[in-house]
Amino acid sequence: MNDTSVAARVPLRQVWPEALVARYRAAGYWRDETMPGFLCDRAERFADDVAVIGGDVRWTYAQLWREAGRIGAGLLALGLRPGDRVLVQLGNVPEFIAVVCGLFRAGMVPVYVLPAHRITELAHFARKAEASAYITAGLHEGFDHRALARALRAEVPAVAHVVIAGEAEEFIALSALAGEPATLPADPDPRSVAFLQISGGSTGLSKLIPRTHDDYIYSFRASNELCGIDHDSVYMVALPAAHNFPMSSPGWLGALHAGARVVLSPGPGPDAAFPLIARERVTAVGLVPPLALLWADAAPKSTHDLSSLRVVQVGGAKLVPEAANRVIAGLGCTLQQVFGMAEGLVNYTRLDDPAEIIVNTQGRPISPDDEVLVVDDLGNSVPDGASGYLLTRGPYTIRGYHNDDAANARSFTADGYYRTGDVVQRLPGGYLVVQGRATDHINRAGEKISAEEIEDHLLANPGVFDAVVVSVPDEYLGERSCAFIIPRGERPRPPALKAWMRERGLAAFKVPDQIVFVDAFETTAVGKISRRELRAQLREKYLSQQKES
Ligand code: AMP
Ligand code: DBH
Repeated sequence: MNDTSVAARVPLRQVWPEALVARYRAAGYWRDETMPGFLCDRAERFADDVAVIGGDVRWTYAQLWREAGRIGAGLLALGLRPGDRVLVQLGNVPEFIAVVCGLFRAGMVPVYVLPAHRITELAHFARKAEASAYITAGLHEGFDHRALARALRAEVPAVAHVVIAGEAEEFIALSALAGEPATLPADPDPRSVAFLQISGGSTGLSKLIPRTHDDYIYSFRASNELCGIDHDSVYMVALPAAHNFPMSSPGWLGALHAGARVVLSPGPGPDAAFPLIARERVTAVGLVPPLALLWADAAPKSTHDLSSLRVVQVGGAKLVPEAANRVIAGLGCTLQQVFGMAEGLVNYTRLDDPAEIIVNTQGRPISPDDEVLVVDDLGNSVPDGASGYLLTRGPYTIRGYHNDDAANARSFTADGYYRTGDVVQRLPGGYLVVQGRATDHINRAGEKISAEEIEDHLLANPGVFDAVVVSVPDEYLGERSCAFIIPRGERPRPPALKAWMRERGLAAFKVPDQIVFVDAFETTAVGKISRRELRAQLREKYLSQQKES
């Protein structure tokens, strides 16, 4: 990578108005802390305390710091430079945390890819982020990521380096990285972008979310306080560690900031998690609603001692009150509802809130300086208790996506509010109840899927004349995706169509769960209705037919 190509990249920026910067600093939210800065401090203060537990690994804070230094210096030795963007795709393994911390130490910018993502998503992230490297597993859950790396190199040759945690084949092994710690750069500017998180993609393709050291550290440091995470806590990562929720609310980064222990569960189900909870005396964990229900059903029958669990956080999708009661009864510990987004704003029920609030609301914002607006179609504020669109800005909510003018024009108001796309009700005291959404996406057990993105793929199939994708309620997933398809000629077989979708190199969770063939979509008298109306109409019709049968 030469200097010209570096200069040509779209700069990473996240800028708040200067008056607000002064305010956030004066209020003590932004403290000039950086990721490598706090990790270095903890490595000194908690050197011999256990930081990360996963598989056969138990790293102390000092060991994690050294491992991160080896990886960071090794990447510099390959020719990567501070500021380079690096795709990271690893499961819940200690190497994931070491790689992310190593990139922080080298001043490089991780781009968090989920283990489920495939070539279509990966190539999109590589192009949008202008990534120069890809760090991934050899085999992960039976899938060969080296094959994915080859496909990526063929599609986006600018991704010059591939590093594999495991059997590397023609690539570079993570374990072989080596370099001089003295080559690692000085601490970055706390206001600079530390990494790119990904949005669930409520409309169209996933977008890249630039988060700064200052803003992100504030969000997990303040989360620690609201979630009771301190030096004695043991925090379990049960959801994919690259997700914003288990990373920062307060997540494994919050846990590391507190000097606590992070336990990585290889899978989200009770089978993988319960023995680890018992062995490591886990005190807190974050789950999505369907998992929380699964855990709540399994816990009373389990032979594992789960008595160390103090807080179970549930978020990512709506937890309805009946489900909240089941979670409390089944797990016998404090439930904390979490309504957050990778773009910023996170709401929590407080640990000492009355049961009525914990069961019926999705919490209230972290910060006194989180500005929340609930507005109608015309943008006018609605009274407390009425439903409206949620807009927000504040000390840890982004002002813009990376490298995406069209999305920015859509998703942010002129005065810097992020349009969350959620429809909420605000109660006195600032508690929010999520009512629904303004955009057409499917929230499938916490994974957001854009209807538009899936329709675009389906339309590329020669057997599909037209396709409309909607969310329908699902007993296990909360919501599942249902594709209404007008065939072109002979009907394709649903299993073949699903297999064809997977072969397009899409994350498996995006393949429609259900396919319904129809002869035509209804149109209005004028003969034309919007995709939005069409989706709403098909969904309604489907739901009323379900009720009748
Ligand atoms: P993303 O922007 O991809 O990080 O996804 C964030 C979105 O997930 C939010 O805007 C909500 O639509 C949804 N979400 C997260 N937590 C909750 C929750 N507790 N209840 C309902 N929806 C949620
Ligand atoms: O769904 C989310 O994106 C989410 C949920 C809870 C999130 O980003 C978070 C907490 O930080």
